[in-house]
Amino acid sequence: MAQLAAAGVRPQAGPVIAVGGAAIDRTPAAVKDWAIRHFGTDDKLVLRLGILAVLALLAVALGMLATRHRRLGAAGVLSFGLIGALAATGRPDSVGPTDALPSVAGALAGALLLYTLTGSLRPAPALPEPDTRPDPGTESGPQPEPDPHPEASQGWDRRGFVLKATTAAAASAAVGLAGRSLSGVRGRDAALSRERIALPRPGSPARPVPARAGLRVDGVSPFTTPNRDFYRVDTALVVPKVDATRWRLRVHGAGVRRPATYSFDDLLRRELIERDITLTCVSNEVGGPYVGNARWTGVRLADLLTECGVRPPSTGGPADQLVARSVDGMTLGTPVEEVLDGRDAMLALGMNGEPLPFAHGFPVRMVVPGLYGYVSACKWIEDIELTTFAAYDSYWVKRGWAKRAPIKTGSRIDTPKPFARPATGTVMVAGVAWAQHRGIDRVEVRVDDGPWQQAHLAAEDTRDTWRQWSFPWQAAKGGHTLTVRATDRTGRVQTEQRARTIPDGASGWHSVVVTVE
Ligand SMILES: Nc1nc2c(c(=O)[nH]1)N[C@H]1C(S)=C(S)[C@@H](COP(=O)(O)O)O[C@H]1N2
Ligand SMILES: [Mo]
Repeated sequence: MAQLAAAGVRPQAGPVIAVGGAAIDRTPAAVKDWAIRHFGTDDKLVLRLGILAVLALLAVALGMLATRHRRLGAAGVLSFGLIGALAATGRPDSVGPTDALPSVAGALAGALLLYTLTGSLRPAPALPEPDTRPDPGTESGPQPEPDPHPEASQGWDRRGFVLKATTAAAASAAVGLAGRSLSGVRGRDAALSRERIALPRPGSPARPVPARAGLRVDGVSPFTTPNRDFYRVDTALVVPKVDATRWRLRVHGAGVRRPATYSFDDLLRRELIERDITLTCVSNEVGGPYVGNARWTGVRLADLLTECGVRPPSTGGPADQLVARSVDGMTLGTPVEEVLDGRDAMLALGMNGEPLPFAHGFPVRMVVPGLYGYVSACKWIEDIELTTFAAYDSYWVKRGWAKRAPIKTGSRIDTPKPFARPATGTVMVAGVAWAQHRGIDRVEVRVDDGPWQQAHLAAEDTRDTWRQWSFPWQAAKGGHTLTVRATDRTGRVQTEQRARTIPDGASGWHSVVVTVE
């Protein structure tokens, strides 16, 4: 029932999603980090399964309680509804009290059902014959142990109970499935709006990726990450499905002399730029997978802000923080100075030649070269507010992450894989290195405790993209440790200092242990 009601109200208001979202909001930074490390992009699936498992256990407990205390059992189900309703209305994306409806509907149906079902376990109204009562211990079936009315036990309508319970289970599955397919229908307008988009040719196209930006080495990450392989990190248990025709972006706040609201078509009418930019997540461990490179199409964020009258703090603008808010209530705070300093900060509408995939922020997201995703790359964006870092902490900052987070220089060995067993002879060691907006100048590889040796660098696309590198290693028999480090174009060597991802990104050299046979 809750699922069905959620389809009518909002999929995000369903109790499992709402409680899951509330749990994510309250997850301490360290636990979030742990979840990402252990479950990766499956973290949300694990959370959902966990919630369902807890629900199932508590349902069993309530069912057992209800056989003895019928009202208490029903009240227990209602209190679940209350938790769901509180979670749904308290989420940052809540649209108001209607968000409580799915939980309330589900709880009422559940309580009524439990009350009715346990009613079937009660004595039949007819007075039992005390002497024909079989020994309660020989009674088979779901016997309510310590029955408060033992003299009436044989009066319970087992057939009726099983029939009702089976019917209820079947009906509940059917209603749940109906709810699911209805939620799907709601996303149809959004899908249709996406299919209808034909991205115009960008007025400022990216130059073609240099042919030599991609090395022909097996196992190295492709220079451009295909959309389906692009990492995904967000707090959305249900991917928001926004209808582009109804989408609006509001720009307002401190120092915005001409506040404005833009539609998707407004953005399409502007000059589009196309840029290759490598995104990195602050939760990426040394050697981790949360980095990807795509060709983004969008409008220059700096132009749009300037039109609204925004000035950078360096020329006296009152706001040093741009807070981007998404349709699901996420907030990300970006330094205004960086957005206006000439880099290709954009409101992206396209990713690798197609409209943004839903999971990557359709219809519009922010992309800012050089800054970790959580301080720049707002997906499903709908609001930009100019304010100060002193006045407002965004979602992850409230949870202990740094207010400002430029991407640290990083490098990764893609091949050979850890614990690989290559044969002696030439082994190609290869991977990627990034230092967005500074650019990669040099990559070196070290074998065991040997000297640092220069790796071959693939051609640079832009200083906002990663670079592939390779190193032909003359591998001798035995166990070896391969280590990589990069140097950015400011001349700074990637630090060996190990740091955790919290609060502003992991650091340290990536190494891989292999056994040459
Ligand atoms: N609305 C919203 N935008 C978001 C996030 C989020 O949770 N919600 N996560 C951010 C983080 S932490 C990163 S690293 C990037 C990841 O973008 P991707 O999933 O397209 O790779 O999106 C950012 N934008
Ligand atoms: Mo991130």
